[in-house]
Amino acid sequence: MKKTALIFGVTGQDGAYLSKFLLKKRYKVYGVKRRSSIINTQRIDDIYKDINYKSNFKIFYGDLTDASSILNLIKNVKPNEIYNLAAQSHVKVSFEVPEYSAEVNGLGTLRILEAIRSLNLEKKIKFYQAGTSEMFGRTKGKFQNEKTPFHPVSPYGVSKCFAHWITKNYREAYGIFACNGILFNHESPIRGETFVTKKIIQALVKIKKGNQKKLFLGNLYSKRDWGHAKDYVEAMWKMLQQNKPNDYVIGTGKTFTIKDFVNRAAKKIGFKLEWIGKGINEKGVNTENKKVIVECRKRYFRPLEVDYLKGNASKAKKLLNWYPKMTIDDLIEEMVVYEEENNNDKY
Ligand code: NAP
Ligand code: G4F
Repeated sequence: MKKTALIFGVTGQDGAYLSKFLLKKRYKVYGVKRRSSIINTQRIDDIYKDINYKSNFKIFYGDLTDASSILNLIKNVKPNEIYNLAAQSHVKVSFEVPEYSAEVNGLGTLRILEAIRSLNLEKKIKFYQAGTSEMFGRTKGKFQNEKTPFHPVSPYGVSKCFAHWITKNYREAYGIFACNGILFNHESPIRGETFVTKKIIQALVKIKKGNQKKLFLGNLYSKRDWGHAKDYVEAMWKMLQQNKPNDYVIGTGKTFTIKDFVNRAAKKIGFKLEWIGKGINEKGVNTENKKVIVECRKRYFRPLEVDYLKGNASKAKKLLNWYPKMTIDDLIEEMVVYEEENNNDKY
C-alpha cells in the first residue's frame, strides 16, 4: 500500500521540494495551502493537476490559524506522515507581525498535534516539525548541536521554540511519533525573494543585464550556515523512517558572512567587487566601471540579530546517514543559472 503524506506549507520552498521527493518515493501527497488573492502554486504547478484528475498529488485549502480546517483534513486524509512546514517564516517580518507569527508558528503547531490526539491517531501518524537554527539565537561556541541551549532573539525564533517544546511534549505525554528538525538556512532557486541569498543573486543578475542599478542590503557581517533545500527535505523524511522519534540538527558545518556570499555570487556572475567605506556607509564597487552596485540601508537591519550560525549535524550523520551533498558554490551556481535563464524583469 502506498504511504500518504499530508504537507502543511506545500506552496513554500520546502513544501515543493518535499512533495517532489515523496512522489518519487511513490507516496500519495496531499498538500495544504491557504487562500490567497492570487494564485500562489507556482512552485508546484509542474506536479499539480486538476483535483478531479487521478493523481498522487492533491491540494486542499486549510490554514494553521483555523483549527477546524486542520482537524477535518487530518480526519479525512488519515495520513501516515504529517510534515508541518507552514509558517510565517521571515525573521525580520516577525518583528512587524509578532502576534501573527506566534499564532501561526506556535499555536498552529499545537493545533495539528491536538487534532492528531483528539482523533485518537497518536499511534497511526508520524509528525515532523520544521524547527530552525533561529531558536539558538544568541549562542556561544563554535558549533550548535542538539545540546546547545536556545536563546531566541526574534518573535519568529521564540514562536519556533514553543513549537519545538510542544512537539516534544506531545511525544512524551501521548507517545506520538513526533520529530523536531532543527534546520539551518537552506536555499534554492525557488527561495522566497526577500531572503538574502535570493535577493542578492536576483539583484546582481539584473544589474549584469542592465535591468537594475543597485542592491540594497542590511547587516553584511552576520554569519550563516547555508545548505541546499533539496538535501534538507531528504533529512525530514529520514527522521520519520526511524524506529524512534528524535530531534536532529541539520546543517553543513560551514559558515559564511553575507559579504562572503555577495562576493562569491558576484564572481560567479562576472563582477569583480571592491569594498569601500565602513558600517552603514560600506559599499561594493564594480571595479570594471567604478560604479557602486551594493549599498547598505538601515531598514534591512533587525532590532536584534543572530550573529553566528554553524551547525554540527553529527547526530544526523550517525543515526540517519544524512550528509549534505551540495556546497555553497554548487548552490550559488544553480541559483545564478536559474536567475539568468528566468529573470528578464526590468527594475
Ligand atoms: P516558505 O517558503 O516561507 O514557506 C512557508 C509555507 O507556509 C508557505 O507554503 C506558506 O503559504 C505557508 N503558510 C504561511 N502561513 C500559513 C498559514 N497561516 N496557514 C497555512 N500555511 C501557511 O518557507 P520554507 O523556506 O519553505 O520553510 C519551510 C519551513 O521550515 C518553515 O516552517 C520555516 O519556518 C522552516 N525553516 C526554514 C528554513 C530555511 O532556511 N528555509 C530553515 C529552518 C526552518 P504561502 O505560499 O501562501 O505564503
Ligand atoms: O535570508 P535571511 O532573511 O534568513 P534568516 O533570517 O537567517 O532566516 C532564515 O533562516 C532561518 C534558519 O536559520 C529560518 F528559520 C528562517 O525561516 C529563514 O528561512 O537573513 C540572513 C541574514 C540575516 O543575518 C540578515 O540580517 O542576512 C542578513 N541580511 C542582510 N541584508 C539580510 C539583508 N536579510 C534579508 N532578508 N534581507 C536583506 O536585505
